[in-house]
Amino acid sequence: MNGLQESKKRAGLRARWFTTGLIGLGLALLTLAPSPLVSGTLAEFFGTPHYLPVVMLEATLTPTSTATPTATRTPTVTPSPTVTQTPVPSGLARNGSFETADNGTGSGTAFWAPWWVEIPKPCPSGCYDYAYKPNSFNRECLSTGAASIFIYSGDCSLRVLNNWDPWWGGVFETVNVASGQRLRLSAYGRAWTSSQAFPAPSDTTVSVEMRVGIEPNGNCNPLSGSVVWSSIIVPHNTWQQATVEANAGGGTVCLILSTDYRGDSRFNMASFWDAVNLSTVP
Ligand SMILES: [Ca+2]
Repeated sequence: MNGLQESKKRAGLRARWFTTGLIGLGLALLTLAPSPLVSGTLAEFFGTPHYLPVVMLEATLTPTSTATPTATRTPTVTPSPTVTQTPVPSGLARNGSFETADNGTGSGTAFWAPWWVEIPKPCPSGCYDYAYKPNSFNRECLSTGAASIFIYSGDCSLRVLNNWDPWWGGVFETVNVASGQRLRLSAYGRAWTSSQAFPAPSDTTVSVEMRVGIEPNGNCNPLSGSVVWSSIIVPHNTWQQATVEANAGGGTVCLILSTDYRGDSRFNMASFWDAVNLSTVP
């Protein structure tokens, strides 16, 4: 081997090591970025506004390859999609199944208004007992490709989501009722939080508290001491019902749905609500 060949060989080896190093660095970043270990650091550096809402598409659950049908087989009728399922009746609640859209309300769904609590960070880094505004309030619908596990009944559910920064909030609406009437409010909630992409399961080590409340006089301040709250549900990876009863004061009550994610940081911190029902109690 002469000097020229030797030099070319060395250059080739250097290029190969450089490429391998780049690939290795890329793989390390991909592995580390979504981990809880560095999520706090990312939250500190980037904060929420730099991340766009993540849509949990049903397509990500479905295997991409489909079996090739045999020539002799007649095409089978595809099973009815869950889109056609009937929403659970909402009783006296308005749009309790979140089937009606309205972008003018701020929640993406008719009659319901968004609310959230702003609590500043208590320390520069590494503590998560604070609350920022969630970066999205919207409906997730089967008809637009949402994953079916995130819709309890009908076509759509309500989703509130933030990235990295903990949040405490939800939606509320007012309902006209008879004065003094005994009322029962119920709703199904589901929590999904993970630093991985969907369909990763919800991280059950994350603190999340969901509950529903009735304010008997139509005062829609969720921090008011007059709100009668249900027990707290922690519905990681499942739909769970929260229920509360209260006596109406005047002719208007406020229905409040609340999710509290204070205490932790993950890339995805989402809560879903569906099948809200307000009924009278004899
Ligand atoms: Ca629904």
